[in-house]
Amino acid sequence: MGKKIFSGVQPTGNLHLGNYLGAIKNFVHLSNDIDNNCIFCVVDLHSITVKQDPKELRNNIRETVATFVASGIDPKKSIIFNQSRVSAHSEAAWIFSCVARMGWLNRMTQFKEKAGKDKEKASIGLFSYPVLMAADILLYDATHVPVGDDQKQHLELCRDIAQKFNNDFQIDDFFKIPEPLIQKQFSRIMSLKDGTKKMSKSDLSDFSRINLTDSSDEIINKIKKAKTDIMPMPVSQKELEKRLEAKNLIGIFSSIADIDLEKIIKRYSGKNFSEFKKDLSQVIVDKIYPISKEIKKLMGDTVYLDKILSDGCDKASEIASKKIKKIHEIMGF
Ligand code: AQP
Repeated sequence: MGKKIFSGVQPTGNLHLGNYLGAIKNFVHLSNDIDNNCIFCVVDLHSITVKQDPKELRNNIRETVATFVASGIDPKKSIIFNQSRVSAHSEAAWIFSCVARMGWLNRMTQFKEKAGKDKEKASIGLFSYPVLMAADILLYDATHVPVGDDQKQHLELCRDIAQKFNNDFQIDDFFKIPEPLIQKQFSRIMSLKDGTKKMSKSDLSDFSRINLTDSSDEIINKIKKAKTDIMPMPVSQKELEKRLEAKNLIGIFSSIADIDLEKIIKRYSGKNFSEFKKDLSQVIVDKIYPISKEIKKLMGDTVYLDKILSDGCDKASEIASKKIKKIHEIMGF
């Protein structure tokens, strides 16, 4: 039986190789299976948990749609829409914030990382972010959620909310309990500058990530400057455990070129990083450059991008409004 897929990407600009390899590549793969029903959401309500410039946000929403399409998602086969246009997301998020417990949210590591030392100044939305994410998923009865490894904890919270709602109102199976779809290997791509930090849109250094809109020269330059250690290329997988930057670069190679890790280690074993980096740049350029070119082309056709969003919004609204109506009935509204 086919899967009901739901996943989202924040329109916060600088979509990068981590977003692509951790999430979007998998979206494309799943959407190519005709048995699956796929919904891909531009989660603009999530993005305002930190300050956004309205003009940039509008542009970033379109750029996220362009990235989906340029990467290979067909808007005729999958629903693509932006979250703020389907009001059921905000409604369900409020209801779920009365289901979720403070203790559950207090355990979320992403809030701790993003709020940093200044927790008092973080928005309430940043704290309750996973509750809105649960609304996104549960409104569509999604069975599977393709995400990067960093979202695993949020998905567990979504499952807890679904379970508690079903138990509280004694309706087995009203909310489906969604399964995460996380790639087995290299589900967390790390910064090019620091193998202990994930590659991230908000990193101040542009050299920490490969943006999906980078030119070939920018990609080559960033890989050339990517941090490594002074030793030659590793000779075994075991060695990678202590060499985080080498592990990340080899992982990127393996994931983007779909080549087994062991084969790559064997090919470059004991050689200089420079030779490996040259080949790595090439495989990234081969994959990313066509996407980047297509994003730029699509960004010139805002009418087309807006049409994708309004068609997607109609389809998503139809599904979500039926579910929220049932939620209201169950709760006694
Ligand atoms: N480094 C990563 N490796 C693998 N997967 C990643 N994802 C993000 N970073 C990596 C996955 O991409 C999807 C969309 O992410 P998002 O836009 O919703 O937000 P994010 O996780 O907050 O992305 P960033 O880049 O880390 O943004 P900032 O800098 O704002 O925190 C998700 O499935 C995510 O797992």
